[in-house]
Amino acid sequence: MLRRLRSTGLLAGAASLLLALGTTGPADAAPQHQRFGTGGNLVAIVYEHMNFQGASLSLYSESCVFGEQHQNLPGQWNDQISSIRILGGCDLRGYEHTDHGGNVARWNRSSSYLAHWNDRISSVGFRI
Ligand SMILES: [Ca+2]
Repeated sequence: MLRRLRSTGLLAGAASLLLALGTTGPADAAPQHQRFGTGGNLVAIVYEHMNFQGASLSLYSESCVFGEQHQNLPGQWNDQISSIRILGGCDLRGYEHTDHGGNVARWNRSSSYLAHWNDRISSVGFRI
């Protein structure tokens, strides 16, 4: 009987641990803010969710043209961008695939929701 109670307690403990993990997982963690690219010119900030919410990635560049090594978004940002803040006077070009492949769209001002382009951008470039 005592042994049975103990294992029931263990199961209950495991269940509450799972519940705790479920409510404090990555989805509910504080949004992450990352930096991408070299140079001191902050040209845009892209966001995981619409209305500039969720995790964000600040895109830096020497000028309005991203270098070759910086064109593909970090892996966890592939097909994630839902809103964009344009800063610093560059247009942002978003490409459907890596290495500037597929369809391309251009933003010259901030957008709180990318509509047709929601969760589709895989690589980026900048132009004046
Ligand atoms: Ca998204």
